[in-house]
Amino acid sequence: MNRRATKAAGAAKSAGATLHGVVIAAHGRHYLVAPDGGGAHLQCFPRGKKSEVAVGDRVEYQSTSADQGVIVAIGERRNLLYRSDQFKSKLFAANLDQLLIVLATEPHFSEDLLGRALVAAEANDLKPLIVLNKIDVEAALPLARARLERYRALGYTVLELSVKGRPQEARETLAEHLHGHQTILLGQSGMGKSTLVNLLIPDAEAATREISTALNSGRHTTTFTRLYRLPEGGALIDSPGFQEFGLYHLTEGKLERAFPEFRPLLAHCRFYNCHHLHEPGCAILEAIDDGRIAPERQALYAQLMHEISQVVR
Ligand SMILES: Nc1nc2c(ncn2[C@@H]2O[C@H](COP(=O)(O)OP(=O)(O)O)[C@@H](O)[C@H]2O)c(=O)[nH]1
Ligand SMILES: [Mg+2]
Ligand SMILES: [Zn+2]
Repeated sequence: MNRRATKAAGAAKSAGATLHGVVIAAHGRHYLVAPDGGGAHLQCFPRGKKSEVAVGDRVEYQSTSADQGVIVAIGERRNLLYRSDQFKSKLFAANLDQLLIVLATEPHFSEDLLGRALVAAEANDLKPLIVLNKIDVEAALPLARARLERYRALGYTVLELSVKGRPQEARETLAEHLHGHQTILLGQSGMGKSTLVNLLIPDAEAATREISTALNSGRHTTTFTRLYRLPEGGALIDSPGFQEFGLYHLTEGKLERAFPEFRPLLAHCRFYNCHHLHEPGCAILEAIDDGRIAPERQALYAQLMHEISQVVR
């Protein structure tokens, strides 16, 4: 712990001065803030009417009691993720570096969700990491590997793990990739996301209990976004139930650039404003014809183009 910061925090508390910390959990308009330099977490409210704070935000706050405070300012954000649907979007996490997509040999993972997660990561400048978990389930391994081959060929990192079967090995591999970064987790249920969190964060369950007590969320314990600090530095952000983000407010230009195999071809379409859907002389469609681009990837692109066109702005 940073002794000087702690001492300063103690002095400032009585003076009602501005303190600094990181938002580690959110539930409605309640936020839990971890003070810089350590010490007990504070339950904080934003000063304004509209809550615009996200987990991962660096904030300035003033303490109002030993365990409560008011957020008075939000630090500049590197990026900001939204959970969104056709009608509304809500910010939920900020200042991230990576997206860890947890898949498994079984149950069967959704390639549509994987494709969407990769697009969201690309569009938000997050580095995607794919975990193929449960490689101990040998009967299902060849098919899962084959389904991921396309993504390896696109340059994405795929880590093969058995979080439950070979925990020590899994921990080492994950630590190497997560150390010093802010990583958000994503996975369908059953893939082993909770097992992975518990492996990396030994006191994850206690932390969750503390957060849910502090935020008074009672039985809604699984629905809030939370940030766990990794023992070796960096953080993991878990947002249970969350499978999609940031796709609805993409522009067409961002969307086409979120497909890495499209990028080198974008300047070669006959029409400068080509939508890559059915235009003559489209370099993307030509690449599909001669097998350089998988038709499924262009189909996902076309589906997302359709979805963004439906957004009520
Ligand atoms: N065979 C096998 N099972 C695993 C592995 N990791 C997790 N599981 C099991 O998969 C099931 C779902 O795991 P859980 O962590 O709850 O998944 P979540 O829904 O993604 O949070 C549980 O029964 C785990 O014990 C693994 O590496 N191998
Ligand atoms: Mg779980
Ligand atoms: Zn085109």
